[in-house]
Amino acid sequence: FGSYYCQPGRDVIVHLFEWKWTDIERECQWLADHNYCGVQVSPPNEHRIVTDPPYPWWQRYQPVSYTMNSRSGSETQFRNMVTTCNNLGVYIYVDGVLNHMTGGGSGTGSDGNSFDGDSLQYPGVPYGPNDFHGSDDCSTSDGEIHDYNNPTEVRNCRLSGLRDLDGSANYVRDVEAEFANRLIGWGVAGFRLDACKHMWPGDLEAILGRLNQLNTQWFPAGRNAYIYQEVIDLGGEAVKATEYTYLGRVTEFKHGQNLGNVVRKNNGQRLANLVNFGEGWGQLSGFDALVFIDNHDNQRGHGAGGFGTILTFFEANMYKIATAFELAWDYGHVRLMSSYNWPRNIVNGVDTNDWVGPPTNGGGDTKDVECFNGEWICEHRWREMYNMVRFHNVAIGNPVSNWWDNGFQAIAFGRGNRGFIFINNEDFAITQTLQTGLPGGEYCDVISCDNNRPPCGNSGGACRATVIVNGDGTATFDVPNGENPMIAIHV
Ligand code: LM2
Ligand code: CA
Repeated sequence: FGSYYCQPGRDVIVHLFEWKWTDIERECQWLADHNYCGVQVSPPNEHRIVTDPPYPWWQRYQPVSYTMNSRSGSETQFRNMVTTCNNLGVYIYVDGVLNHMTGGGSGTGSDGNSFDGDSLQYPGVPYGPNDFHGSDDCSTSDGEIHDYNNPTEVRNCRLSGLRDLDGSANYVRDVEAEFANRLIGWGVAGFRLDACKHMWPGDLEAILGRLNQLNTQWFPAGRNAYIYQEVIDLGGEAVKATEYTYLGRVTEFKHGQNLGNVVRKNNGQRLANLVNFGEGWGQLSGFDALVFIDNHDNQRGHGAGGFGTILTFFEANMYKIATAFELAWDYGHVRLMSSYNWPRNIVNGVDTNDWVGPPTNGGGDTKDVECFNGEWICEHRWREMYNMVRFHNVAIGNPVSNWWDNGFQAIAFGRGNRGFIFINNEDFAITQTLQTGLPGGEYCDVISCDNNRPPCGNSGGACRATVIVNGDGTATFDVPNGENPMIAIHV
């Protein structure tokens, strides 16, 4: 389940976090035009509606049933989105929450079904007490996970009070697979599986073994769904990411942590050290890894957070440097984050507004997306990002070549005869002649210009470099420091 299907020349997926289905359906044309492979969407099934705090984003990680009315929209809107996007060759990956249901307390979910987390009743599924882990298989006194050195506790006890499903039960496996198969039947291409550290690999295997193959209206016959499992493994815990790689890909949290530390120059780290980035840094095999600079959790201090490490749109210049490196380098399957803004307020290392949900008019309804209006950040629409997605696509299949560094914070490398990038994270400008490996000709810097061929247009007038590659493949780079201190060219 670790191989994914894209239209030729596309590879990158973008998480349109908390977007509504109608907005994603509209965005798919733009994503197709800019060569994105697919979209990760927020959990589409019925979730708890939390009012204290008011309508946090994390209410969607408390499932109430597997019916399809969520904060992002209705089942009809979801299906229309999948159809429209698939017809454009942009595929949909669903965030699947299979480890648990809600926390304690009772109420009515986003699709009108009742739930009672105290008595473990979820009639909309239906699930009852027998479908959950309990004191027979979780031995902590309060039923919570405390000891991350105890794998049984991590899998069978509750994560933050969330009612923990018993994935060893055939009924639970059948219900979850039926949910996934309903989505696959509508044309969904795969799943980001939430909280897999807290599920036994064997239980996941049993669920995945029940999955249908992808809908042949859009996919070649015999294709499995693409599965990437969320396992936070920064080392030092009992559960390892490598326990899950036989099933599909695994989120590689070390990737964003490492790149955050390097670009920030934490602990004397240097860009030059990236020469063997990836497996050489103790990360998973690139063929097993789903990689990202930040995700919806760690951009707000949840999950494997760390405000001094993880880069986000709040530090746009460093974020663009890290993302450009990630997209130019040859490692892992890249997922970009597309965020909404919120009033981040870090007090003693904690964001007091870490719960704030997507833009609304005050209630639990999400506003329509309007990129760059101060509410929706749309990182995937930043020129530096989508032009580096293009670089990435053009470079597929070509190993890193012609590495150069200055020993410190300046590096450059190519991808065969397809592309070349120079990143200058020093605090001075650099002029340097290098072998690029590219055919001779004039190229535009895609970091600052709209096009990769002269005339290097740019509506905002930011386009600053035409690079002349000589017949022997050499070129002289004048690379500024400060804002966008990079030059990237490709055929
Ligand atoms: C994940 N990956 O393993 C998600 O990426 C992450 O966003 C989810 O947590 C988590 N696992 C469970 O699906 C988020 C959020 C938590 C939040 C939960 C459930 O990071 O803070 O927990 O969703 O909504 C919240 C409260 C917590 C409370 C719990 C249960 O923050 O204090 O615990 O609900 O009521 C008593
Ligand atoms: Ca569990």
